[in-house]
This record gives sequence, C-alpha cells and structure tokens, in this order.
Amino acid sequence: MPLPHLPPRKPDSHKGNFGRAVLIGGSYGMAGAISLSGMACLRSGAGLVQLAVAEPMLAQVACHDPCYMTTPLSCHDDAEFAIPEVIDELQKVTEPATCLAIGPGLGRSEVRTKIVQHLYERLPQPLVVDADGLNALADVAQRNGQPPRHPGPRILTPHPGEFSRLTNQKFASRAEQVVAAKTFAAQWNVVLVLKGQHTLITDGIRHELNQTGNPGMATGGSGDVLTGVITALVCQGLAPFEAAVLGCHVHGLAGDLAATEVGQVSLIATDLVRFLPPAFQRLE
Ligand code: NPW
Ligand code: AMP
Ligand code: MG
Repeated sequence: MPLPHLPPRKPDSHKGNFGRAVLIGGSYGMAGAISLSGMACLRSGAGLVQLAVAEPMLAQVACHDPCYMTTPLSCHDDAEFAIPEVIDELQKVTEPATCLAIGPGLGRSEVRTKIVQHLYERLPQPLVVDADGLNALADVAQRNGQPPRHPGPRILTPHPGEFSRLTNQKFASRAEQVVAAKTFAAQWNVVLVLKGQHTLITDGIRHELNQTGNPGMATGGSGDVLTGVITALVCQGLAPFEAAVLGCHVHGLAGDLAATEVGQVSLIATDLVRFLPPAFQRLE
C-alpha cells in the first residue's frame, strides 16, 4: 500500500481543524511516559493536546512541556483513583475529544482496569490503547473469556510481551506472533500494531510491515512516543489503519534520523520526539 499522507494545511486553518487529543496515563514513577506521548502528539500535529493524569502527578507532567494542557484525575491518599469521581471527570474530559489514548505509564490495579474497561466499552471516538491499558484489557478478556466489545474504532499497540498477555499465549517465533496478530485483529475488530523490528499493522484483512526504525529505539519510552504520534494522526482525519501505518513509518524515520546524529547506543525517547519534525518534513 502507498504510504498514507496528511493533506496540506489550508492557509486559513485553525487549531480546531486538527483535532483535540486526550491522553490518559501517568502514575507515580512513570510520569515521563504520558509526557512523552503528549510531546509526540504535539509534534505530530494535533491541534490541542490534553493529558489527564492522577492529581499527585499533575505538576510534574505539566512541567515537562508548556504546550499541552493537563487535567487532574481525583485520587485517594495512596494515589489510587477515586471512583466514581474519576468516571465523572473522565466523562467531561473525553466528551470533546477527537481521538483518545490510554495506557502510557498508567500503572496496574483493579481500579485502573475498571477505568480502561469503562472507556474501551463506551467511547464512541477512536481510542489508542497502549502499555498498561493493554494489560488492563488482557485482564478483562481473561475474566470474561471473550474480547470486550466497543462502539468506536480501536487501535491496540502491544509490544510482544503485552501481546502475549493479551492472548494469554507464549510464542516460539515472530512468525507465530504475526499469524496470531492477524487473527486477533479480526476477532477483536481492532487495528493491531504489533511492535518490534518491522512492526506489523493489521486489521485482520490488510497487513503492512513497517520498514523504518533501528535497534537504537529499543529504549524506555519509545512506544509511548508512538502512541502520541498515532493519536495525532487520527486527530487530523486519517482513518485508524492509515494513521497506524503512517505513524509507525514516521516514528521509525525519526529514530533513523536521530541515530545518524546521536548513534544507536545513546538514542533515547526524547530524541525521537526531537526528530519528529524533520521526519514529517521529509514527507511533505
Ligand atoms: P523479557 O524481559 O524479554 O522476558 P512490560 P514496559 C517483554 C511505562 N514506561 N520482544 C519482556 O520480556 C509504560 O508506558 C514508562 C519480546 C518483559 O516481560 C508502561 O506503562 C517510562 N518481549 C510501563 O512502563 C519509560 C518483550 O515484556 C515485558 C519485548 C511498563 O511497560 C518506560 C516488559 O514489558 C516505559 O515505557 C519485545 N520487543 N518488549 C517512563 N519514562 O515513565 C517487551 N517484552 O512489563 O510491559 O513493561 O514495556 O516497560
Ligand atoms: P515499547 O516497547 O512499547 O517502548 O515500544 C518500542 C518501540 O520501539 C516500538 O515502536 C518498536 O517498534 C520500536 N523498536 C524497538 N526495537 C526496535 C528495533 N530493533 N528495530 C526497530 N524498531 C524497534
Ligand atoms: Mg510501551
């Protein structure tokens, strides 16, 4: 398939034309993950980026970048989310969103699983699920013995470890994972992005293997950046499968450009954010 592209920006366009991204995640010790997603989402062209994070983490996340907005989610003293307050807050913050993402640095707990399930099963908008969002979905699927249903488009972005949890299977080879991923995408009715070298993007019917990227990207936070990129592309009007294909390409290209400057050994996830602009410029 030819590489999908974003339409050129009309001279009279305004931020409302490029969508509102709402990203949910972050927790004590993993505030960086959701900040990386937010920075990548901004650099990938979303009109407005809003991060919803546990209240104790809000100031830290807000300090990482002045360009995204932040919304606190109510917590009890031990930083566990306070349901039903959080469900109420999420209702307000998700309603105006063009596309959402949940999971980077979210952490794992029963309450988090409930929140992920609630949003996955109710949001009509496209939702990108990554990291601990996927771990929560794995718990839901295993408990119910079937995939959760959803009313809107869903893009799931597991690395192989997360994919094993989602399927409750161990795979002997990449080839086995790829076969299972195609079946999974069809059964769950999602776009599945099985990350790794040559990330597979599949909706169960169409299958694409990404050709960009390098082992320098095997560093904490790389996947959190990808979540922000794909979310921004959906915000700008790309269909979920096309957004995932272009997102993986640009993310890998940013990694390749970063590696030429800093080398694979020293490459870190903030370099991926830094090299998104030249990666997008190459596509214009
Ligand atoms: P192993 O070790 O190879 O046997 P986890 P995570 C496996 C946040 N982050 N191929 C691996 O297996 C994330 O957003 C926060 C094969 C291991 O079992 C999440 O919320 C950061 N196996 C949270 O941390 C920066 C692979 O999966 C397991 C594989 C946990 O996410 C870092 C490891 O994965 C991070 O992004 C592969 N390619 N990749 C921050 N700055 O705030 C992984 N595995 O347990 O899901 O942990 O991916 O680090
Ligand atoms: P995560 O494990 O969630 O941080 O995601 C890692 C990201 O880095 C994914 O987008 C992978 O495709 C990418 N990545 C990791 N290792 C490689 C590699 N050896 N070659 C290409 N891309 C990689
Ligand atoms: Mg990850």
